[in-house]
Amino acid sequence: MNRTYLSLGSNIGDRRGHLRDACQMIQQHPQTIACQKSSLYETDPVGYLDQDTFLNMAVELDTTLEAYGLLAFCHEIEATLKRKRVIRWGPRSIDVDILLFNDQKSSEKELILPHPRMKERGFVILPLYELNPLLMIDGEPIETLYHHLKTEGIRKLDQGID
Ligand code: PH2
Ligand code: MG
Ligand code: MG
Repeated sequence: MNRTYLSLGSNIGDRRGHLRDACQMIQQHPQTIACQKSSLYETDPVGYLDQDTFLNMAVELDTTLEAYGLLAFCHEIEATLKRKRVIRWGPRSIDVDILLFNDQKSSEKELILPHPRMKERGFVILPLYELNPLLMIDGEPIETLYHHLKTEGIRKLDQGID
């Protein structure tokens, strides 16, 4: 069994609906053993600024999929929800990123683990901290990252995906 953490984001169309559909696909996958969802966070865009605000969340997933099987499944979710890759870091109906996979490290181009930009991204760390405040990322406690991050432009929503 593998414990993995995913980051989900959407900033086109029915953002909550896209996240709900993605979570449903994750929960219904035959190799999913357990799945916990964070709250939803409305977040200002990072990287490419001229785009709408995102809804972001994180998922803790226990699965018998291996890392590359999970990566293929993340791409399948994106394809099902009609993601079009136009601008790097630009608008998307759904983005599903693998943040952590057990404590596996990888520097393969297709799958870098831990996710290379996760530590400096509030829209990743806040929902992740909510799921597991004791998490270690590359030997660093998430608690430390959480307390040093700028959290402006990130609003936790009262209503989740359901
Ligand atoms: N994803 C990006 C680039 N910028 N900004 C926010 N707020 N949320 C995202 O999910 C996001 C982003 C690339 O994947
Ligand atoms: Mg991403
Ligand atoms: Mg991605």
